[in-house]
Amino acid sequence: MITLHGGGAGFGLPEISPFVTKTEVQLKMAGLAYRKQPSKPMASPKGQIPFIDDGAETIADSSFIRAHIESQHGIDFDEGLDLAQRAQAWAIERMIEHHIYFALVGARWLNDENFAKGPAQFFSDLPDTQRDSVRAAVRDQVEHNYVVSGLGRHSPEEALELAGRSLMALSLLLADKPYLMGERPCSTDATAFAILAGIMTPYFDSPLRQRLMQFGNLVAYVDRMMARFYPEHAWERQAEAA
Ligand SMILES: N[C@@H](CCC(=O)N[C@@H](CS)C(=O)NCC(=O)O)C(=O)O
Repeated sequence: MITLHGGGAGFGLPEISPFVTKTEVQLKMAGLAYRKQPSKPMASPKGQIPFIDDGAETIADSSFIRAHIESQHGIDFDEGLDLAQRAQAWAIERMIEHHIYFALVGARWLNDENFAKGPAQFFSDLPDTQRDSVRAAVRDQVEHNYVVSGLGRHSPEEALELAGRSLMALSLLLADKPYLMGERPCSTDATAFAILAGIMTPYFDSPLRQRLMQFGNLVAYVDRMMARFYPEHAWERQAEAA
């Protein structure tokens, strides 16, 4: 059975890591049996979660995990899409992973209140003598990554404007379809759901979340995906921010 290494449930979400959520949804789409194992990013060969163990193989990075599932388990997540549609799905995924995801990172890690009740907790089990310094060093690294992504070079208002344009693009691309590329979920729906739900959870309030909540079709889409892939999860996206 496949072992999926991830962060576990939290922050009002079935899984705290957006990229682990992507992979978990793809495992569910594929109908493959898996078990979840809580793991820290440094346990991964690439220093990030998700990674999976499948038999004797360990595969890190959600896109390579997807490729592994497709090649080794005979799954085509984009079944029914022609080549141009597959290319569009991939391009949309890149926008979500390399742009909207970093807006999520900014809202979770750089906002003091959200950081304190969210990512700061990742370090709770460290010894007292190390906790504060490790927490500050990792936060600095994430802030650096945010700057390198491009968004962190702008004022918060400008970064929100850019992220908002990507959210609008996604909303327009989804339009009134149930899923991004049509009537059935494809690979990119796992990514879109994962990152939108990570922004939408009321556990973290932010101007980004408020902007996202203005796109009614994206809100309904996340609800639809949550009900389909995590029916057991009590999703309370309309609750007041904690
Ligand atoms: N390209 C990677 C991105 C994974 C990623 O950013 N994972 C985050 C958690 S959502 C992580 O492990 N961050 C810790 C770090 O970068 O040190 C993938 O698709 O798997």
